[in-house]
Amino acid sequence: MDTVYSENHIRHAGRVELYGGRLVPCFEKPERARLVVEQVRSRSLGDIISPQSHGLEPLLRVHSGPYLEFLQTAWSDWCAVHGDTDALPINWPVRSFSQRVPDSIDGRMGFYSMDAGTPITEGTWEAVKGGADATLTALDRVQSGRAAAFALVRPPGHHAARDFCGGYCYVNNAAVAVQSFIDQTGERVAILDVDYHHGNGTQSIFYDRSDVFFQSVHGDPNQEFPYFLGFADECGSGEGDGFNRNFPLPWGTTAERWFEAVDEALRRINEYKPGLVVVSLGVDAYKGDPISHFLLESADYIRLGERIAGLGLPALFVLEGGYAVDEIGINVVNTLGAFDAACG
Ligand code: Q9C
Ligand code: ZN
Repeated sequence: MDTVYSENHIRHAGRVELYGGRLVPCFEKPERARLVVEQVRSRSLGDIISPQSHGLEPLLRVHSGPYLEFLQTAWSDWCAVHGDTDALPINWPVRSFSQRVPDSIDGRMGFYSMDAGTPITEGTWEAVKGGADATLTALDRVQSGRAAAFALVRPPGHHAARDFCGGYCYVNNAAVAVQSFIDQTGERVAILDVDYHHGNGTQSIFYDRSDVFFQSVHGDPNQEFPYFLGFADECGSGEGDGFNRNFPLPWGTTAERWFEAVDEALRRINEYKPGLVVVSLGVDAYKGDPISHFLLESADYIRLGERIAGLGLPALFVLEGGYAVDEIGINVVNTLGAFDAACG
C-alpha cells in the first residue's frame, strides 16, 4: 500500500512533558516518524507520496472553530507573555469551575487541553495541519479504489476531542477522515483503535452516533492514561447506544489475551458491514515500549495485519502512538506489509 507522509511533522518538536513529577524530554518526537519512513522504504511497502492541502473545512466537521483558532494562535500569544519556551498548561477547569473561555493564554491553555504532556511549540500547527492533510490524502486514495493506504503522521490524534488537545494529540486525524468519508459517501465506518491507550477523543466525537462504530483495545483506565474514559461500560448514548465498545486490559496483558479482544472487535465489525475500516494504528502495546505495559512482540503485528485484511474491507491506517523508537517502524510495517500480503 502507499504511504502519505509530510516532512512538516519535524516542525513539531516539544522539548519537555510532565511525567512522574518531572519535566522529561518528550516521548513523542520527530525521530519516531523518521524510523517509520525508513522501514517503509527499506521494506518497499509501496510509494511514499506527499499530501495535498484539504483546507480547514474537514477539520471543522469534528473540531470546534474556537479550538482550531486557539491551536493556530496559541504559540504567538504564549511567546508574547512567556518567551520562547514550550507552551504548557498549569491548571484545568474541573468540577465546580466556570466553563467560560478565559482571555489569558495561560487560561486558554488549560481550557483547551486535558494534560501537561502536550506542548504547543512554534511549528505545532504546521505539523498538525500536515498530518490532517496526509490523512485526508490517504483517504482519497482509498476512495479512488485502493484496498488500503497509510497515513504516516505525527503528532498523533486519537486523544484529541472536539475542543481539547491532550495525550500528545491536537487534531483527531482518524475522526477527520471518518467524517469526511461519511460526508462524501453516506456510508457507515468502523474504527478499530489498537493503540495502547484508550482513544478518548475519537470515542467522544462519535459517542452518540450509530453511523460510526468505535472499538478500542487498551490499558485499563483504572491503571492507565487517560484514566477518565475507556471503561467497559461505555457503550454509546442515544442513537449511538451499542456503537461504542471498549476492551480495557490490565498491565502485563499478553498477545494471546490481546488478540481475543481484537478478534471480538473484528467479529463485530463484520456484522456491522461498514463501507470503510479506519485503524488507529498505535504500536505502543509492544513489550519494549517505554511508557506502556503490554507484552506484544514484533511478530504479533504481522498477525494483526493479517486479521485486519481478513475483514475484506477498504482500510485506512492512521499512525497513533508507539515510543520504542528502535522497533516502531518494524511493528508498523509488519502490520501493513502483512495486510498487503494477505490481500494478495
Ligand atoms: N504515566 C498516545 O499514545 N502520558 N498518547 C502518560 C502516564 C501520556 C500517549 C503518562 C501518554 C499519551 C497517542
Ligand atoms: Zn498510545
